[in-house]
Amino acid sequence: MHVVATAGHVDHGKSTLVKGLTGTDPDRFAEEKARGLTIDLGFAVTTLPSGATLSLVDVPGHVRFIKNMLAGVGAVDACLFVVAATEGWKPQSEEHLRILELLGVRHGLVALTKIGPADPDLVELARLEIEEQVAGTFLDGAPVIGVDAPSGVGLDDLRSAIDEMLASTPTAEDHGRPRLWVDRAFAAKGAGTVVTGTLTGGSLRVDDELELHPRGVKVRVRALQNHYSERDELPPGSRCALNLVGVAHDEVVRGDVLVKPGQWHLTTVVDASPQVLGRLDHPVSRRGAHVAYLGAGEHPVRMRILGPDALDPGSQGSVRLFLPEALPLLPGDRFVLRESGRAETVGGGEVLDVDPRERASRARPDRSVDRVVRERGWVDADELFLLTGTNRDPDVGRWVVDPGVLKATLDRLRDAIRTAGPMGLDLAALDDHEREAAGLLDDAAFEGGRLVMADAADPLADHPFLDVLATTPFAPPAPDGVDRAELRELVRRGQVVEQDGIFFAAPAVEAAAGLAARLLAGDPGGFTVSTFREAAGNTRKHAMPLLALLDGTGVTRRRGDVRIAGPRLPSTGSEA
Ligand SMILES: Nc1nc2c(ncn2[C@@H]2O[C@H](COP(=O)(O)OP(=O)(O)OP(=O)(O)O)[C@@H](O)[C@H]2O)c(=O)[nH]1
Ligand SMILES: [Mg+2]
Repeated sequence: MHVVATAGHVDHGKSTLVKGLTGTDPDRFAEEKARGLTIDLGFAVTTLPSGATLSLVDVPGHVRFIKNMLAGVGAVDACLFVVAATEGWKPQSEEHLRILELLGVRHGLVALTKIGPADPDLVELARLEIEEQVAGTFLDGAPVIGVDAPSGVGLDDLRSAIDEMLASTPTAEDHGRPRLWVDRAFAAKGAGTVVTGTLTGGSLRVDDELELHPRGVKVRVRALQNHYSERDELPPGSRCALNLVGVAHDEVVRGDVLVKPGQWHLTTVVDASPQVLGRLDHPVSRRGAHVAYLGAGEHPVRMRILGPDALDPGSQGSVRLFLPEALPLLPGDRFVLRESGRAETVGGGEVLDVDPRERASRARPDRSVDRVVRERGWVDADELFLLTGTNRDPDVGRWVVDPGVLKATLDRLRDAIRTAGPMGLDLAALDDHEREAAGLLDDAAFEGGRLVMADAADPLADHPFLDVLATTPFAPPAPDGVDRAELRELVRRGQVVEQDGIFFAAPAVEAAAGLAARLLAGDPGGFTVSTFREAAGNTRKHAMPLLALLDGTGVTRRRGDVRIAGPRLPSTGSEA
């Protein structure tokens, strides 16, 4: 399945050819039929001799309707370029060819129409002219098929030639990221809102939840059609008609775009690389009312030239475009730039960066993913995919990191660990990036929320405070002079237990449990605080927190004035 657009000067026979090939008159409007002039896009489908399906988008040739032409050719695979033998190469032959070039169309062939009324010399002249005009473009060397559509002459040859061309034309790629630029929106009787467009990037299914931009409205696909036939699913490269739930038909306009939520970066600023048309008779500067054609839409843009003040005809440069509304764009998207004051196409090209970080005075955009990473230092791998369309394995955690930045971070971490001394570096003091990067240091290790050099001895193994506590276990001295971080770490490791501001050694609490067990063995009815205090040889100040610890761990239970056995009371034999 391929989508092919017509192109060519007004009245050269595009619509007649589409009707000849498909049986469908692409001119849908009464005014078009009455005037014999295409105003808006037309659509038709046929089966080629090979059995392949050909979707045709018929565009208007009149210069006044160039924006409709631009809306139709954005997502097509190839072009059926029409030149009338009676007239030869004309201004919109030229402009359409330039536009197709700028949009990156790479496949096509030429139909030399009206060979019936033209005498053979004229036909031959037109052929030569075409060959000359398309030299160096994607149509260079393409077949030129003479036809006379009303009488059917040449149509079979043309069908075969289209078949042959499409055999070597790639279909739209499937990246699992569908995007549909709306080229028509209307209300269908009994169905509600219907939009049409050429689908690229991925498939769409009935019941898909989509977002309509730039409004940001959530919609659902109620039904899908391809040339009036109902489908459950349509692959990229299809002409699509979608019946949408969630938006009124008059809230959707040509140029709007449907995507799946979360798959795209929405942007109002892009850096891009336009090629300026060689036949332009003036340089392109930031002055002038510029309009960018992106997808099926036209967007008035503010433009800043990156580098020089102006771009000469025939040159390629970089610009920053400021769009009035946010669109889901990706590097590689094509655009055409026109100047609305002069009503002329000035150039066009490729979007390079959908989220420029450098100031315009310094920006040197290109398609490099490394540049995008370098400008950010750290970038979430998922975000990088949205920004570039490229999947990169994260270097650290979920981050893709510029190599220079990663090295600097690791060096900084090593310095900080060394400076922190034997206690190591508190992880809480690090930012997300540093914490993740720390995992890459093979000469450092995590020790309970702290980062220490791997070869450093454990400074807490024989901590002097533990010795002090051991001398009077039930009446421990206050931890005066003990480093707070070290004390916290001793508590975290369970070597020291804190209760009501008193710090006990862990063995002291265990011994207290044994003491309670012995007291209860003597009198199962319970013991009082003063009995415990006497047995422990301490004062209320230390006895109360110790008992609170025993109650808290289920060794004892409080009943009135006495402690009785709790579920965790050790047996008296075991602690000896
Ligand atoms: N004899 C002859 N007449 C043709 C041929 N193709 C088109 N015509 C006539 O030329 C006129 C214009 O044809 P269209 O098909 O409307 O031209 P078009 O390129 O679609 O014009 P726009 O869409 O307005 O740009 C019509 O009167 C056609 O009947 C052809 O191959 N031979
Ligand atoms: Mg037409």
